[in-house]
Amino acid sequence: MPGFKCVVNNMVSVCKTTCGDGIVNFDEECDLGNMNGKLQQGCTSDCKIVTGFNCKNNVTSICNSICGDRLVVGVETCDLGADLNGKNNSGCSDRCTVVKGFTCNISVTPTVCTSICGDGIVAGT
Ligand SMILES: [Ca+2]
Repeated sequence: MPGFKCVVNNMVSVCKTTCGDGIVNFDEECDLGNMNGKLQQGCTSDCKIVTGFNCKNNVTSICNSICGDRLVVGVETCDLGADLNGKNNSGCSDRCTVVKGFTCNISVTPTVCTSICGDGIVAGT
């Protein structure tokens, strides 16, 4: 079967799933192949989903950051939570990108976004 590695030992065949082969098996939450464990990819080197990510598994995994969970991971540049993302003057869009005219501090959780004074764009307060 694809996704399994079998070793014959004393005439008995032992089959195990292989994390890192890019095929998601029943005991794996995700498998991105050689991208497992890489920063901001969403899947650990032992095939567990990284906090802040959601993985869709077909044969292999597609992992995306969850916009609205207040954790800034992956391609996100801000995340104020589902209740504030995309709202007027929040500074963060509903796709978790910083709105023009704002600057967001993502070193704190949740993100803090403020309008940039002096950029010629009237935004925020
Ligand atoms: Ca997020």
